[in-house]
Amino acid sequence: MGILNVTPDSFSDGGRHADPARAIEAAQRMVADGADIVDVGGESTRPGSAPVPPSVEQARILPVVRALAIAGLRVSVDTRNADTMRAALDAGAAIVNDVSGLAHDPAAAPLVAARGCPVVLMHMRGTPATMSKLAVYQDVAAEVRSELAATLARARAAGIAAEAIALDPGIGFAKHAPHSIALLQSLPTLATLGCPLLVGVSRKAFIGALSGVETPADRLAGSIAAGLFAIARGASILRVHDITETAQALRVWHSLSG
Ligand code: HH2
Repeated sequence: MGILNVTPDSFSDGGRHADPARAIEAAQRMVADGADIVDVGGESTRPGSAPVPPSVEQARILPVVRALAIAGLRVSVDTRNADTMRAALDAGAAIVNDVSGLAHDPAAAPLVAARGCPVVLMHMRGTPATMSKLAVYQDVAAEVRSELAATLARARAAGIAAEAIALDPGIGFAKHAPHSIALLQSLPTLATLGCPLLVGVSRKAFIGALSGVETPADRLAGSIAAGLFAIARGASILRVHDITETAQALRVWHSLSG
């Protein structure tokens, strides 16, 4: 899954895809380089970020989603807002990716159920503005597993098919670096929930903590190492900024592991 943030302020690629024509070009390059899905987002959810009104989010992403869908790309929409999900699905998006696990907007779960589309349910606590304070765990793997199990049960109760759901531990969302690291080591525990796992490690802060590299865009090697580690521990989908390098690493890793 390639990351296409159509935002002025995302933590590592903010501002790069603000012009729809450049965003479309970047997405087409991602697919040519090996991405199966392009994840289009119009709201940064980095720690401390303020919410973006859905109308602004939609003005940013819809021209891009529409153009990518017309070009035949498989698009996911990275949003917490049901109105934005609806508009993006109408514009040709195929997948909903919700960092709040469909908890932010009460209209989101019924919408996803009615549309029958695949959905990514990510774990977080609170909101991007409050989540850092909520990163308090006794046993992060057990607590995230049980909170994701509750998210999954709510989605199923809303009528979303089990086969439509992928789960995500939410690396960096209400997690300090040691929590993100422990969760990656515990992916097999999360896999026991029975859904495919999506993991987003690309350029994130725990890689900076482990490597000492301050600038997110310079964390490519660490991102690939963490991504391959996640795949080895049971992840099925990696959400990444650097497609060419990740695709090459995955091809080699899969060939070697048979
Ligand atoms: N991470 C980010 C955004 N969306 N979705 C899922 N499912 N999993 C993730 O780990 C995830 C996500 C944050 O990264 P990014 O989009 O690069 O930055 P920003 O939130 O600043 O736009």
